[in-house]
Amino acid sequence: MEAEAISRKDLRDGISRRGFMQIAGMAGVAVGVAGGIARAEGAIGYHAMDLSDEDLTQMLRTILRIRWHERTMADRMLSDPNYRAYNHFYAGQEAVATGVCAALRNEGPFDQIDLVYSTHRPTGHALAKGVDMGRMQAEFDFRATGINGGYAAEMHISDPSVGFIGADGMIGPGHVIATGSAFAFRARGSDQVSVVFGGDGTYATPHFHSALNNARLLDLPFIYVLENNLYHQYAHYSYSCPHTDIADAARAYGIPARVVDGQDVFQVYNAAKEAVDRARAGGGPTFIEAKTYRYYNHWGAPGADVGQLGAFGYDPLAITSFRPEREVRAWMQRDPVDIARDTLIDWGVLTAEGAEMLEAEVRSEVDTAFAWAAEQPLCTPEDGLRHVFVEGEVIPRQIA
Ligand SMILES: Cc1ncc(C[n+]2csc(CCOP(=O)(O)OP(=O)(O)O)c2C)c(N)n1
Ligand SMILES: [Mg+2]
Repeated sequence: MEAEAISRKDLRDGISRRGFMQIAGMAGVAVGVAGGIARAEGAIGYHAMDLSDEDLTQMLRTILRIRWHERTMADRMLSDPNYRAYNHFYAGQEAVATGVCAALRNEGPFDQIDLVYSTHRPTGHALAKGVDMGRMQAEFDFRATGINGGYAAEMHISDPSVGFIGADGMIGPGHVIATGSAFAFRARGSDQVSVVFGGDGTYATPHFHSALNNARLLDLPFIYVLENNLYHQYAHYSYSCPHTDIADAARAYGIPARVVDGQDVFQVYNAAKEAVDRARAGGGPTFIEAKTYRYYNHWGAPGADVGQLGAFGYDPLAITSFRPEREVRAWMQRDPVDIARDTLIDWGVLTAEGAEMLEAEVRSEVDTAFAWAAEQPLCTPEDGLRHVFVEGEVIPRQIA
């Protein structure tokens, strides 16, 4: 795997973030010193170390918000037989959505913010882009005050106000629509960027290839983030893709492509920042392949227990048997929460106590969001027919 050069080990072997800044300042240079750090800076040109302590801490907060939202939901699904919502859990992959969205413009008028097109596994992308957790949970709980009125469930959530164009139950078509947005940005002279997330399973769709080809031919401000979690549903990606690094497929279309460690939010951020800056400057598309892993089953929480992170089990008749337990455990040892937290402590951005307080704050926010959602009114059958046909007066522009 051709991962980015920078890693926590590089940092430990080199010098701490603050030490680096001091040395760089004294020597009057920004990069070019200190072994591993200099290598990474030179290779990438941007670095999370340029961010404020507040912005760095915000990334850990986002990872924790995704993680605890999911663990709370998984526990509910496992412990309450009357609980009807379900989820394609994102746990294990949190650093990917977080690192990418941290490099995007997420606030402002709709014609200025960057857009994110998501997948059937959308909650991490949604939270990282800025979707309100309470209203998203209300949506999952079929509440009328949910983010889409309670009838979008998980795979159709969207919130244009933060540029989250939405989840997509179909594998592939979203890529083509995302390139359409990128084309619109270019045609209008906007510096907005269109980002699509896709899994390793999308390689085998025509939309993957069509989107990349057109993005290159038209030099669109388009970023493809491929989350390679090794499996599509219950099959290893080698069953449908001849490449070890799917990034090689993007390179074949002439698109700059990077393979990053998807468990390390700062590596993901580095690659995303570089891609966003290139796209805004008119430099065209970028492909990022994040090597990552999902801890739960393809969907739902079979093989999981209340209070336990991840799904396990070898039952040959159970759907959880598609991957070895030791593989799940090996990936969980490179957990994105631990990597982000330990890196920030190494860099002197956070203390261990500060990190604990942050996690406690997040858990309380998640509890509040679930409690609020549970009190909201359920949507009605009539609500299901809203937004199917145009409501109110039809103006010519709508039917032209
Ligand atoms: C066009 C289409 N074909 C099949 C499916 C059924 N399906 C749902 S998720 C999935 C696998 C997706 O795998 P991947 O892209 O690797 O994403 P992951 O689930 O690993 O996040 C499939 C085949 C679908 N939703 N859409
Ligand atoms: Mg996959």
